Amino acid sequence: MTELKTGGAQGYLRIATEEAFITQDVLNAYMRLVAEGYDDPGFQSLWGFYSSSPSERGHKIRDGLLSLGEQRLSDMDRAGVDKAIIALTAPGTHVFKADEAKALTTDANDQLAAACRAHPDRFIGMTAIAPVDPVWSAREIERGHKLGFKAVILNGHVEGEYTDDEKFWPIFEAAQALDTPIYLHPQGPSKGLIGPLLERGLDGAVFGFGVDTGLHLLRLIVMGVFDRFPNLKLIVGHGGEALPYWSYRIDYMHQAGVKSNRYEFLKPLELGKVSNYLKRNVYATFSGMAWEPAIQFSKTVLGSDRIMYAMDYPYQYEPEEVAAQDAMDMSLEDKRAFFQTNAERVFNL
Ligand code: 1DF
Ligand code: MN
Repeated sequence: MTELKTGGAQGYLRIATEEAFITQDVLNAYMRLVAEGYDDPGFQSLWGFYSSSPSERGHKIRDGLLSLGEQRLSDMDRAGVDKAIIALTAPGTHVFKADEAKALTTDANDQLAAACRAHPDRFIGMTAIAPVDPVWSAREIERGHKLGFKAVILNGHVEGEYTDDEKFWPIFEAAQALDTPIYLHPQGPSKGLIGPLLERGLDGAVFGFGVDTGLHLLRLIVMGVFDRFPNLKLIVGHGGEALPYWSYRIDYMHQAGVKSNRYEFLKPLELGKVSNYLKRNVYATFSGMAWEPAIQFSKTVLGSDRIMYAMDYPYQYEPEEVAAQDAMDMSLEDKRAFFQTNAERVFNL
């Protein structure tokens, strides 16, 4: 493998767009929920493992998540990653009661802002929210914007509720007003969805994350969130959580359902097809999906201006994947868009 370097010698900078951190307080609070038997099998599966696993992976993930300094920077250097766009890891503070959720969120945002101030040319932050209180979260999005954050992290469902419920829409309203994108990131599938996935060890990043998150984004689209907020920018990882691949069939069957009034609550969308929203409001990153066929396919479906590089540090820290994406059969201009300029534009860097 040729040595990976930062600095852009290959013709572009590399901006990694889905990088995770945790505060010690959030990690401790996760451990308390695990011990208390908090009633969410997706959370128990994820943090029952990562908070205490003595495996090499367990240690690596905890150390990486907790680092907002030298370790993270040297890992970035070794992988040739110039800038990391960093967010509170999943499920964020979605699992806490309102008071604790807000206190932990405020502190996580303050700690991330301090790290970004200390390393302004390397770290970019996303605002964490406490979606159990959507109105408070809208205000925190404004505070995050003033702190210099460039996106909002929404870590999936909220104790089993999906954010197409109008009570969550103050979050979308605030993001649209500030022209700041929302990154819809996975967590364990909701209680209603997880059963047969968990039964075979398929609930996590292996598959269940994508099922829950692709579903979440589809719910937002079909319930008209992007008709109400036409300028809202929404980012999903993992190759668009499979939606680019599914979009032809989704378009056909969704429209057939709407035309025949199969579901009384499903109204026609202003843009007609679901895929029109993917091409107007949605951006896909390739965290955990560092695979040229998937990237090339999504480029064809969404366009070269809607796909972005991500590492998913520390969960998938694989420098060879950077080299593999450098070597894709793609023009330098398109690679520059993928690694650098799309992120600069979408995140307003
Ligand atoms: C995992 C993967 C965990 C991703 C994550 O956050 C995460 C994992 C808790 O491997 O268990 O963000 N990911 O995005 O692929
Ligand atoms: Mn991730």
